[in-house]
Amino acid sequence: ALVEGITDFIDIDAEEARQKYDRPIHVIERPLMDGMNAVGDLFSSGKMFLPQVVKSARVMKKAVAHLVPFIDKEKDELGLTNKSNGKIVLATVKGDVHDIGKNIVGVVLGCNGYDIIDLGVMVPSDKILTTAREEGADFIGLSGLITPSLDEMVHVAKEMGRLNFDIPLLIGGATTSRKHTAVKIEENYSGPTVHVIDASRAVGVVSKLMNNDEKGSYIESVRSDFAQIREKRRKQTLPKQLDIKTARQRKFNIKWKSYSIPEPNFTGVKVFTDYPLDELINYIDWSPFFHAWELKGVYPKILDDEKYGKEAQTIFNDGQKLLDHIISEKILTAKAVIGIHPAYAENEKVITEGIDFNFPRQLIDKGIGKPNYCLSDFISPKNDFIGTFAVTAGHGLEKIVKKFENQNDDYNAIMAKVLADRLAEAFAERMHERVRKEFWGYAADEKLEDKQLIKEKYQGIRPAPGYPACPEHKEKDKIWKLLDVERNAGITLTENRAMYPAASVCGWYFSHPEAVYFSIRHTDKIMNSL
Ligand code: B12
Repeated sequence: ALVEGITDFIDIDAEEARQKYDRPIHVIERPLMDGMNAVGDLFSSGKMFLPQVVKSARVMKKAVAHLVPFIDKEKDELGLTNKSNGKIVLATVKGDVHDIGKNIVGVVLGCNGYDIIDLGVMVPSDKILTTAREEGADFIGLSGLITPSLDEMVHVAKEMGRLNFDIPLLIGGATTSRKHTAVKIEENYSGPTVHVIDASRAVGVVSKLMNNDEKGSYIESVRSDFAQIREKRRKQTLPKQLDIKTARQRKFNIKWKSYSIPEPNFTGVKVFTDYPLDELINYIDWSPFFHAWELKGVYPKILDDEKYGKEAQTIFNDGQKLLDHIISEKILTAKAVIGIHPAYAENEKVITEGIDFNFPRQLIDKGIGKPNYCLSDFISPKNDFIGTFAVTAGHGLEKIVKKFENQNDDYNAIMAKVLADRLAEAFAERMHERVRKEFWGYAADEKLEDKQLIKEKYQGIRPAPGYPACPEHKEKDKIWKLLDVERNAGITLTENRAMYPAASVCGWYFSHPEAVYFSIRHTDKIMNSL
């Protein structure tokens, strides 16, 4: 049942096993751990996928929950302690609210016999380090999704150095990278620092770090890899940069004189307090749903994939079932606020209703004739409009997640979060469509299928603060002011501008047909801030 992830008879089975073995702890140490080891081996050899592991972990947790009262009773009587492969303190760093990835890593390590102390999200450095000391942790694991979290990770590493820690520091999360860990984090901490790309590598990394025979050579190989990355970077010559004046001369030039700016059907702010969730289903982009479960591929093709197809179909069915439940029981409330505001552009600024959005310009020298884009290029120097939005599908999520966690059901807890994220993105897509067709109305006759919507085959763009065309998250503060997002949609910003609830998206609408997405490079950002 454990390897197959079946929970139907778990209490009866665990009780039967308890009566068969001398001590309740032996049920965990023998059949359950044997099962989890088999799961671990199958996972690391690519014969089993993440959703199956999380389901096996659910069986383990439920079985352990049945055994714990008996173990505690025995411990009280005999003064025994439990064995563990090692202890890890996990946390999403201060200012960040994302925890799907961290939770997955916690489940995978937990079912491989590691003790997990999960401090949750938005955890300040001192809490992480005090807990690690008090608990005698063997590792600290940090997670983060948005770029400001990278600075917070550097801060934790520095604090670990200052406070003479020597345990390994594990770094993970969507924005982290080997390169950033090598260049920014590792040199701030003399203990081992390892970047872990995904949950399937986490077990291999920690088991090497716990094994006295392997530890030394593993740490050495990571250190030398990081040193090489730094060396390569030092030798790298930066691409030629333009000064801001020259870059402006090469801006993307729209011929405003021959363009008639579409007059919006409404200007101002519109609030949606309880948007019908069933209207969003057709707007869901399902591919990232599978990526969150580490099944790589594109929906719907992935359902027939030779390697992932069977598992993809199973999680898709489970996801649909939970989504139906969420919608029919009104478990989540979708809220949004949008605005269309009179605006004009001046260099890199878009000026609207007492607020100046500051967008960075590309400064890399691409050669004459190739534009150095800035988002302000898509707004006319006079009498134009810009749109703003913030949407969330996360209200109510915490309650259902708690319910699943209390039932030791991490599989459905993670599933609920992944679905809320899908709904938030679908909501952003649906709102954008209504803006184009109704509220702004510049593409009133647009007729696109869902697939074309997902491929963004419409007029105009919807960039977001933090995305490549505008990496600066602080621009969100201005959207919050313009739309009174906190009051109108109940979304708050942390000190590092993560949105809470986590299943939220915000950004701008640009209507011009030639508006495109582009990337601001790290070096552009440095130059722009000079
Ligand atoms: C899905 C997604 C979302 C979802 C939410 C995701 C979530 N809840 O985690 C939604 C749609 C809500 C969203 C919103 C936003 N997003 Co987004 N999003 C993504 C996307 C496409 C995938 C991320 C993901 O869920 N991956 C799956 C999970 C399971 O993976 P993971 O978190 O990385 O975790 C794995 C590993 O990293 C590792 N790991 C994680 N933690 C730890 C910890 C330890 C100790 C270890 C060992 C390992 C480990 O193991 C995990 C499991 O394998 C990425 C792009 C990308 N391809 O990464 C952008 C991305 C992360 N988003 C980004 C941005 C900017 C945003 C927004 C700010 C945009 C906006 N203005 O609205 C908002 C922020 C939301 C908020 N609440 O503040 C940027 C972040 C970069 C930046 N500049 O900050 C990215 C990189 C896109 C991009 N290319 O610009 N996003």
